[in-house]
Order: sequence, then structure tokens, then C-alpha cells
Amino acid sequence: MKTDVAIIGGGPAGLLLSQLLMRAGISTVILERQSRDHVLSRIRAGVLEWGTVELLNRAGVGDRMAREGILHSGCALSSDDDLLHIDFQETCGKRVMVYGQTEVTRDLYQAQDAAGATILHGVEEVALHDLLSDTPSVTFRHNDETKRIDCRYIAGCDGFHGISRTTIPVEKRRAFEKIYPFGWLGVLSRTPPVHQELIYANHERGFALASMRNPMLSRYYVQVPLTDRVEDWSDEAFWQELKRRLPGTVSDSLVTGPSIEKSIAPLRSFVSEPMQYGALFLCGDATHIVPPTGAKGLNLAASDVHYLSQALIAHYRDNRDDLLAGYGQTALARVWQAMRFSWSMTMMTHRFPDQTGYDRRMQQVELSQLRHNPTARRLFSENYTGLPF
Ligand code: FAS
Ligand code: PHB
Repeated sequence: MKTDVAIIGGGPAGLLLSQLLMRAGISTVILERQSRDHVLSRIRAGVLEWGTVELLNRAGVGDRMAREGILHSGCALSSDDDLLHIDFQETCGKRVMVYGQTEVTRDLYQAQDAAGATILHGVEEVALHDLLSDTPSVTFRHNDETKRIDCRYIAGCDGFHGISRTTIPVEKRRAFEKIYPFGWLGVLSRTPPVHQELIYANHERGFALASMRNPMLSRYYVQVPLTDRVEDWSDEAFWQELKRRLPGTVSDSLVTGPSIEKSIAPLRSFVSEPMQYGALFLCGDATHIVPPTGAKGLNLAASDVHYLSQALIAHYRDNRDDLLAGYGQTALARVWQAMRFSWSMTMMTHRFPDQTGYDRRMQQVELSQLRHNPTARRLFSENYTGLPF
């Protein structure tokens, strides 16, 4: 099998990259470990930065998002019973789109199928070869056969547990990591959202987030100790805890119902540098992970794909390689900005096991600055809605 760009991973990064490259006449093959149903069963991100919305439109997959997505011009931050509205539109003139990652992935699969893309599901033993040559290749097992793809470039879009990042020799890599001492217990329920905007709640019992997918599909999270297991949490226990942590003015109108998905996600900040090695270019969770507090994970994958697709198109269309040579540095500059914002928002809204009275005062001052200082609100809004690509 021969192709221009072999893409490892059929999640949002791999699919979006393939969609953008194929629209520019560049051939791709996507190798995905899981079945399509498994990929589409994952419940993950819910908020798209405006840059991501525009990129999805450029990729030709924005129609259903425009119909079914919900435009938000702000969000709310609460501390115990105090609720603060941050107006993005007023402070930085931008908005975000609430449209689940599952739907983005579904739209991308549909568009890739329509474009006749080669997407192989259920692949195993993926291995990358000759990355420092002009003739790299990928071997893998599929339908009980060992197969090989000869390509010019390889995009590692295979997430945190993929093999691309670790194919770069360990002595050539540098990892930066912060593990948070808690996780997020998330619930999806066919109930109307408790508030018209997202609420990030800092309560003495811990963090909570009220989000949504559509007017009859809500997504909620509560901070839980790392020792908790999903089976420790009945629906009733979850709803009671969420009610305690949301401001009283809001929790009284919370509509509860059976969970249709319930899971615990650990929180970490992680960056692996460099994001490129010879013919291998890393995108998305394959090379960085953010705590979901800032709604940056999926959006960072999209900005990596923006930079890499532009660089590959410049190579094939304009015979220029400067963008490819600078991909990692360009992408990392934006990655670290999002890392800082996600860390900062996590520190401001969560309760830490070893938190001191001083730490709590710092959280309260952060919130007070957002309430009283328009410059603080503008900085928050510019980061939350997405810094320019
Ligand atoms: P993905 O992990 O989505 O996709 C990688 C793909 O590669 C997967 O389909 C995997 O099966 C495949 N793969 C792995 N190894 C392979 C191999 N060896 N060969 C072939 N294929 C292989 N972000 C937010 O912004 N908000 C959130 O609320 C949020 N919640 C999250 C909850 C959880 C539990 C997790 C894990 C992440 C969450 N994220 C959230 C982050 C998430 O949305 C990611 O940023 C996003 O999925 C990144 O997309 P990809 O880089 O494509 O990686
Ligand atoms: C979600 O809706 O799943 C969501 C929204 C915003 C976040 C994290 C998760 O910051």
C-alpha cells in the first residue's frame, strides 16, 4: 500500500487531518485500533473554540454543527452560592460552540466515507519505520495479515496511549507532567440543562461542572478522589452531590434522571517535546494532555491539525518545507498557552487535599479579580474562546 501521509489514529485529530489533506489532493490512510462503534461511544469534550468551528467549516463538516450546535457568549463561575457571569462577547467579541466531540467525530467519519477515505479499523501491532529517511513506512496486522504502508510522512494522532510518541527515541524526547490529586466523575443524562450557560463551581465539598449537549441532554461532572470507582456512585448519590456543589439559586431547578453514561477521568497536564521527529509529526493527545477544566483538549488537537495540514499542503502544493520544519515549535507555542490556562483554571476551581487557608484565599482573590477587573475578564475570555491560530 502506498500513500502520501499515513495517519495513526482515527479519533478527531486523525480524521480532521485526513479530511483537510484529502480536500487538498493529498492521499492518506488512517489506521485505527478500535472499531468505529467504540470510537463513537466515547463521551468527551463538549465545547469548541471559535477557531475549531472555522476549521471544521473549512473541512466541509460544519453543516450539522451549525444546525444542532449551541452558541454560547459566556459562562459562569461560582464559589459556594456566589455566581459570576463572564460575558465573552462583551469582553473579547468572541463566542464558543457547544457541540459534543462525539458528534464532531461522527460528522468527520461521514465526510471521510463520502470522500472515499481509506480507514482501517481493528488494526494491531502498528510499528513505524525509517523515520529519519525520505521513505518511512508503517507495518501493522489487519484481518490476520501483516501489511505495510510506504509513505512520505506519518502523522501520530493515536492519543496518549498510542505508539507514535514513544517511537521517538527516549533520549530525543522530554516530558513535562503534572498529575492532579483527583478525577472527574462525569454523567450524561437525558434531562434539560440546569442553566443556560456552563457553570464551573468551586464549593467547599469540591469542584462541579454543569454542561450540556443539547436542550434535552445534559453533561455534569463532580470532582472525586482518585480512589473512587464508578461503581461507588449511584445516580442518586451523584445528583445529591451535584446539588450540594451548585449555587442554591441554580440547584433548586436541577432536573435529575437516569445516567446514560457515567465515567471517571483522571486529570493530568502533560507535554512531550518535540512534536516532530524526521518524517513523524505528532498531533493532539498523542503529544499533550490538559485537564478538561479549560475545555482545551479537543481544541488543541484541532490547532495542531491546522498547523500540520497547512505545512503539508505547502510542501505538496508550493514545494516549500519551512512550515514543516517549524511545525513543532509553532504548535508548541500555542500548546503551552493552553496548558497554562487549563492549569490556572483547575487551580482556581478545585479543592486540593493539602489546600491551606492561604491557597483558598488565592482562589477567592482570583474570582474577585474576574468580578471587578475588566482586564482579568478579557484575558479569561480570550483564553477560553481560543487564542488565534
Ligand atoms: P483520541 O485519544 O481521541 O484519539 C486517538 C485514537 O487513536 C483513538 O481512537 C485510539 O483508539 C487510536 N489509537 C490509539 N493507539 C493506537 C494504535 N497503536 N494504532 C492505531 N490507533 C490507535 N477534552 C475537552 O476539551 N473536554 C473534555 O471534557 C474532555 N473530556 C475527556 C474525557 C476523557 C475520558 C478523555 C480520555 C479525554 C477527554 N478530553 C476532553 C480530551 C479529549 O477530548 C482529547 O483532547 C481528544 O480526544 C483528542 O483527540 P485525539 O488527539 O484525536 O486523540
Ligand atoms: C463537557 O461538556 O463535557 C465539558 C465542557 C467544558 C469543559 C469540560 C467538559 O471545560
